Amino acid sequence: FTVTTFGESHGPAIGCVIDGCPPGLAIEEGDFRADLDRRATGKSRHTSQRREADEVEILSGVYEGKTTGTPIALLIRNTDQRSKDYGEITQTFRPGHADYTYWQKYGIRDPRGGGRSSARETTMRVAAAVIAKKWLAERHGVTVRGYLAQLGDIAPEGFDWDAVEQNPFFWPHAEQVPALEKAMDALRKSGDSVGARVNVVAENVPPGWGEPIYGKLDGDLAAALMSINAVKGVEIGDGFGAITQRGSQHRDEMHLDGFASNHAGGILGGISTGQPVVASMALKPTSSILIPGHSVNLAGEAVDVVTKGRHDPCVGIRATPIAEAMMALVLIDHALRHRAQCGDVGVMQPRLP
Ligand code: EPS
Repeated sequence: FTVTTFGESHGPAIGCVIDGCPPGLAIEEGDFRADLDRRATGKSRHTSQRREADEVEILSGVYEGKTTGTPIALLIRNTDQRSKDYGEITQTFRPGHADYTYWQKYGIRDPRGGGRSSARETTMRVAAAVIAKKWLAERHGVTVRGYLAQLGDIAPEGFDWDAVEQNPFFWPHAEQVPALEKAMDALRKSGDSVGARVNVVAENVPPGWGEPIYGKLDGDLAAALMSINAVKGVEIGDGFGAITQRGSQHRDEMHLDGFASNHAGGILGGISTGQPVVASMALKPTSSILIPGHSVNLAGEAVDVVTKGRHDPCVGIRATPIAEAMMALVLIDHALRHRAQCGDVGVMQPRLP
């Protein structure tokens, strides 16, 4: 199951091609609405105010409402670009931005907004993962859910999955939402940005998905999450917390009725254990901020850069559906690879020694 995307944030459209999707899965354009809305800009005052319709057109790979097994092409037309916002930055490099490295690599400046490096590209990952999530749920009962686990220095003081979809932050503790609103309002007014942590959990993943050496499930998951814009760190299970643990504490002891804990995050030796697969990622604070920053321009001069336009004071707020998407895309790929090599041996039958 492979996905590639195309398009730029200020080009005519963005899209993706999905190859290797099993045939016979029911898919219609309405299936994409919920997750695309969860990720979209302009849904609260705490995110970018760009208003995109994000209407998916299915161009191929689906016939009479079912996947055919041939490549699926999805297209979303951009409807609310404002390239004029970027007029001033065609000659300069925004500090912390990919426009510097794209220029060093390709020698070409795309002045139309963030272009390929814009988080707009993640729309298509979420769209592709709608198909992956649906197959995983129908075939294996797998659910993939995420939440915002830290906003700057604010951490959840309680946890309830039901709270997560009831507020614009994907925050798991309803009582803290007014404090988050206040913190974000103050941050936005200051013109600055803040980082975040997003956690993502897949449940009902059967044991056996993943490859032992090349293509470890945790390796692929780390690469997939790290490929999301602004992600600077990924943890699986206890992650960096393992540094200070003892073996007696970290190892997940086994009893006849299952594992006693899940420090491993559901993966041992690159292969799923049948426990929830748990990952966490750190997102940097948005580089596009109103506070002037020192940089250089194409003429080799020192300049101060202020990034205007419609930006997110915390990109992490919209990252929860994107993290879920990348987890789902990795899981469906490994589910299909496992089935190809081992058939359905072990699937849905967690077998402990
Ligand atoms: C983004 C910059 C802003 C955001 C954009 C991500 O867009 P623009 O290119 O108009 O400045 O609105 O997010 C989206 C449009 C989206 O759909 O996620 C960036 O630089 O990453």
